[in-house]
Amino acid sequence: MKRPDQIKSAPDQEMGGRVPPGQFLSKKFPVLTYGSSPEVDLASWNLRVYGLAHRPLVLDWPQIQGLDWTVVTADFHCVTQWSSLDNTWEGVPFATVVSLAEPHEEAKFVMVHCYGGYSTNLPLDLAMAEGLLAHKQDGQELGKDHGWPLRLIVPSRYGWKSAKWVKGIELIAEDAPGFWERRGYHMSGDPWKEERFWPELTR
Ligand SMILES: Nc1nc2c(c(=O)[nH]1)N[C@H]1C(S)=C(S)[C@@H](COP(=O)(O)O)O[C@H]1N2
Ligand SMILES: [Mo]
Repeated sequence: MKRPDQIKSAPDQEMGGRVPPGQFLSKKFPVLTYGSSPEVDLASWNLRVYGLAHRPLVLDWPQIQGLDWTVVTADFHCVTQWSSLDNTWEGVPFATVVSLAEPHEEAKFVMVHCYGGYSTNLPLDLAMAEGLLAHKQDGQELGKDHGWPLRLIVPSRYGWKSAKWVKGIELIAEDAPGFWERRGYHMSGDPWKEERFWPELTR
């Protein structure tokens, strides 16, 4: 017999186990930004893929529009404990853009750089498998505070890995910490393992 304090939280049961441990369901999609939203102008906007690449490249907005777009439905989990289910994102797969740059064999991680100075790190294979560079959420263009014109979505990691206002993808050999990862957040950030903070802070 389970004691009451061992029974899983109600939202988790209702949602068929889609809310990771320590998270709460949110109907809203709050803005979560460190600092203020950068001003981005589509005419001068570009996305650069560089580092360990055979064909480093710079794409402007018309070139992004010319690639094959796709729609992804995914749940979103912020480390501040809100989870938002069934968001629909539309944009260009991360793999489409990064493949064009022909990553070197030694490229195993990426550092994603943003307008405004934010950054975050990811394993290259994970970003290639599930990353989406999204321009729309639930059929609408992203709001300015949600990363317009292009943000990354990485459904299997906490929200801080879903970098807004992406401007650069740097292919690197060794893992390195981004903005929050240097300030105490976990290098991997898997919500199902509750990889919130540096292991040495939670021991
Ligand atoms: N450039 C940038 N991207 C960012 C952040 C940020 O501060 N700057 N915050 C991250 C965090 S902590 C979360 S939870 C999500 C929130 O996305 P939203 O503001 O669209 O809800 O964006 C992530 N991407
Ligand atoms: Mo977050």
